[in-house]
Amino acid sequence: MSDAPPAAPAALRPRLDATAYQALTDAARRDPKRYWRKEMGRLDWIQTPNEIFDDSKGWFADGKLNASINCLDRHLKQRGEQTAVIWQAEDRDTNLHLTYRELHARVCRMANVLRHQGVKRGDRVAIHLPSVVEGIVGMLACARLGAMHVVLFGGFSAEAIADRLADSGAVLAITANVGRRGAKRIPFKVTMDAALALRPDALAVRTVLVVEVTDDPVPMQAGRDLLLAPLLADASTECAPESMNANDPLFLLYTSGSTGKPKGIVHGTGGYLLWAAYTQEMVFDHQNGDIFWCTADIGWITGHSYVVYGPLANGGTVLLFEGMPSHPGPGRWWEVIQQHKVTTFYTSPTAIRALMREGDDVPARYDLSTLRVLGTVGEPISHDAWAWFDDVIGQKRCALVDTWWQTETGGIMISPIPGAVKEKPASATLPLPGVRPLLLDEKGYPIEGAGEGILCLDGSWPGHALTIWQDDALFKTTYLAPYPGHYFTGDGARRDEDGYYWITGRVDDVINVSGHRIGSAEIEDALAADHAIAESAAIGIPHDLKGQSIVVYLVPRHENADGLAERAMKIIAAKVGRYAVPEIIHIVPDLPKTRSGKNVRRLMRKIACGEREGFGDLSTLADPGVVKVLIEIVNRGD
Ligand code: 6R9
Repeated sequence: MSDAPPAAPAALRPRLDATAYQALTDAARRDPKRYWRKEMGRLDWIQTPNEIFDDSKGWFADGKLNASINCLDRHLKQRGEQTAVIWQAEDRDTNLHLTYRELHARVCRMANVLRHQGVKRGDRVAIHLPSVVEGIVGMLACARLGAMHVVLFGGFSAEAIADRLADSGAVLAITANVGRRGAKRIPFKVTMDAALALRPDALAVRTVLVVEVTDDPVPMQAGRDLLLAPLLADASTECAPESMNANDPLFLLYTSGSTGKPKGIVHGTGGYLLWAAYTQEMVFDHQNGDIFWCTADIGWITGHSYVVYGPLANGGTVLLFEGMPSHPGPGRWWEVIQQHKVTTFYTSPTAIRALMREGDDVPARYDLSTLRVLGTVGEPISHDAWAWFDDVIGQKRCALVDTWWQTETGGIMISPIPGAVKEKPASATLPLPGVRPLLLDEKGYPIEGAGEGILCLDGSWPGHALTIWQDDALFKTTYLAPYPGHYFTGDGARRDEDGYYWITGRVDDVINVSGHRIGSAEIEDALAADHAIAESAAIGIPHDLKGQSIVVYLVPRHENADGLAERAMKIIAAKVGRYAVPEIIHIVPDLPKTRSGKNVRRLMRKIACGEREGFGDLSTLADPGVVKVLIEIVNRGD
């Protein structure tokens, strides 16, 4: 132990001020091609693009690059010995510091293993892993070979995994024997086996590579399953990267929309990587020596852009934590920040609300003075959670960035920029330079000045998703058709007199539970397959901790509905995943419908929230009497 006095708390040294922000915003608006021609210099190109943007060809169409070169090789000369990834294990005493040189070697080994297993440019590789280094390594190894990674969220059920394996046509899967969640063990491999057994004919997976996270035994199928560690040990630490076109897909990532079918959002290589790097530097005031901790799972777009691609493209140091916020005690995250001297901490409002409940004395026990920038993402943050994060964690000296964006945008779109855009508590504030949001009224007319409406985006930006995997028509109908000429986000927002944006939540049938997007239709489709269920409707209602929780109205096919609610819960857990299991199921004789047979979700939401009047004109309903029946049932708590 040294007797040196504690270092002074980290101070903000932002690169941009308000004038510079305005100048960049103006420049990007005046001449976007010129602006992005300059910005594309953030990346190392194998062939520098001449074409910057074209409506039909997209971004940087004639450019060539490899994402793994940008995240690894190009840093070796300057920062080969700098830590790229700090991995903190579930148990306190185990952690790993990988330098850029070591990470590069691991990625090459993994890429060689994949290549040896027959993975080629353009193939899809599924990754279903807990928060272990092999996740990052696997993603970058795919990028090196020009294969697309398809990272599957840890909470997916076997059926959900099977659907995504079938849709993506993945030829290989990387999984783990188990994942550790506190004292619990999550059987990743067993779930993968179950997924593969569900549709043996429809799936293209030939090989399953298994990471042994613990000594727990793991069932292996001869001829298909291989332990990864011995293969890596034998593989070479050099692997020539593929030269990819800027618009060759880098990855697919499944997300939920208002249709039941999972959507494989496809991101390209050049535009996406530039967007991840640009936004990570700007929003998080990225500087040499930063320790950047984004708590998102890599199975989420936030993990792709801000655990892997953004910070590593910028030559940063990222922290990956295997464990949970509250294990073994409620201060575990704060302990990790203290232990690894985290400077930049990016998490979700759900996590903040849960940690806030533990009381202010928990974080007070830890030294959080290294923190400089705090960020949130995934759902609207309430004023009290924002104030607590700012005050108790940031000790009022950190920048706090509420970042709005989506899987489809590739990276952050609306957010404060430390030093340049003044924060307002609980507002995502202003668009980044190069982003042009607009609000439309219900008829699709733009709202000028202050007002509330549907959030759309004008023009393109480099991080714009390329398409939906094998369903370009759905991509167009979902995002481009609703308001021709604009990109439709699915969110509502308010703009105040200073032009600041306040996101109000989804305006489509997507429910946001603890930052997880769940389509109403995903739940309804899962239930529709059951012979005892005539019909159902899933809606989201406000929830103190999770942001929203799910309520399902269920119409039984037969009079005797005993045990039906429990069965419905099981069906949802099996077909979608435990994270999508509703808080409440109401068994009802009928659903409120318009005369044309559309479910009136607005009414169901109001009733589930306990509202008993103010339902507006009910005369458009096929059977207005159903409202009274629903209210009685909800009141009784059935
Ligand atoms: C990055 C990510 C996107 C949806 C988005 C919106 C909600 C995200 C938000 C926010 C309010 C924020 N959302 N950030 N709502 N304030 N700062 O979350 O991607 O999983 O695709 O979800 O999340 O509703 O449309 P994704």
